Amino acid sequence: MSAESTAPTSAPLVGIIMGSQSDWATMKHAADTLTALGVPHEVRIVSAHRTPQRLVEYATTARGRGLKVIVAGAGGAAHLPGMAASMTPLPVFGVPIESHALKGMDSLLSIVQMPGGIPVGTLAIGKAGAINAALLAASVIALMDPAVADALDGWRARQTAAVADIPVDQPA
Ligand code: RP5
Repeated sequence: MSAESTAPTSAPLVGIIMGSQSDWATMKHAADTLTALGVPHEVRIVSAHRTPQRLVEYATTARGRGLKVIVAGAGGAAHLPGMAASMTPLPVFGVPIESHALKGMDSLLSIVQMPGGIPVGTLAIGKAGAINAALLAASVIALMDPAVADALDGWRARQTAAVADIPVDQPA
């Protein structure tokens, strides 16, 4: 199923961008999390170095199009979140993609080490970071949307209820 067909149909409030098709396996977890919470979102490939004009267009028009938060995933010399943040006043949450060569440490350090003045909220490397970026984005939306606040409360309650009291043996 495509990214578009899994997204809620109303005007997107969160923009999920990534530097490459190869990032989608990770960033899909952000999209799936927002879908589960009923947060309208859009998904785009926007590369800071392969499609720089697309990035400028995306970031400079994001607020005017009604987006409230941007989640940006990138790997390697991961300048996409920082560049996006430099061109929009919206909160930007960066997801370091787990790269092959350096296991995402390159991505993490590239995203987290923003000089003071242009913030990027940096999450964990990989799937956990993608999920948490979406949860943070939903938390921002929840400040002005009681339905999303309720959805977040429910999400946490289900997570808590799913934790067993006693561990069991599992197949290796
Ligand atoms: C970055 O380069 C992307 O975010 C991706 O994580 C990495 C590798 O891209 P591909 O060579 O797989 O397209 O721009």
